[in-house]
Amino acid sequence: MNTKVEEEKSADIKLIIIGDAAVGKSKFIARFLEDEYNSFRSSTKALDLYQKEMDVDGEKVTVDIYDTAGQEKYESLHASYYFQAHACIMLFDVTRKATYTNLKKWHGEVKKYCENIPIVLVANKVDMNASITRKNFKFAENNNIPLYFTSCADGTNVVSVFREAVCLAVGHKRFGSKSIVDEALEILEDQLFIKEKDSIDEKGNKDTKN
Ligand SMILES: Nc1nc2c(ncn2[C@@H]2O[C@H](COP(=O)(O)OP(=O)(O)OP(=O)(O)O)[C@@H](O)[C@H]2O)c(=O)[nH]1
Ligand SMILES: [Mg+2]
Repeated sequence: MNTKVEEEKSADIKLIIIGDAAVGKSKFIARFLEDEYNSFRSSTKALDLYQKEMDVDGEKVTVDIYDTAGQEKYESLHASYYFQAHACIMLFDVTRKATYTNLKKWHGEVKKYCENIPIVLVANKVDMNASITRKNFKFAENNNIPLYFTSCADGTNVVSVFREAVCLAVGHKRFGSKSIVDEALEILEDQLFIKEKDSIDEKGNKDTKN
């Protein structure tokens, strides 16, 4: 199912799409949901909500996709967009440097409203400048955020970004801010603790050989 949501339905995952006005957020969603693109420009008014069912590791996951307006006049509404989000796709436009510089502001908002959610960074419109993919974008590296080069015009990497974001969102929902490594270490620690406790219980005192 991939519909523009007219009435509220419960979803497993809330995915938010953020970035400056005209970076291509709405076209990005349209390319993913309908595999279509037209260059007609229409600014999002406040918020559009879509829903899509996806397959993650053989399980059906219902994803709400929040398409937010990039225009500054809607900034005061952003707190509600971020509320209980599980992951975020953050776009900039490779043809406009200001949209890259402003990532700091968007990143600050994510940290403020939902500190630990996974983020996927998108350098969009690479069809207009293919050589940009050789450039090293420090923002991604410095903040440890995965970076994809995409084009809504020809579809490059759009599906990959959604897949990655939803997989990260599912992981985040399961394990919160903990990484899978943290989770595995905790299980290991618990098991070692149980083993140690067992050896005390069996002999009445602690087995020092272990
Ligand atoms: N060449 C090219 N143009 C793109 C691409 N993605 C979006 N555009 C164009 O960029 C303009 C803005 O796209 P939108 O998707 O409306 O941008 P937005 O981020 O949703 O903008 P707001 O709703 O105002 O926040 C449109 O004219 C699109 O056709 C792309 O990958 N390549
Ligand atoms: Mg839009």
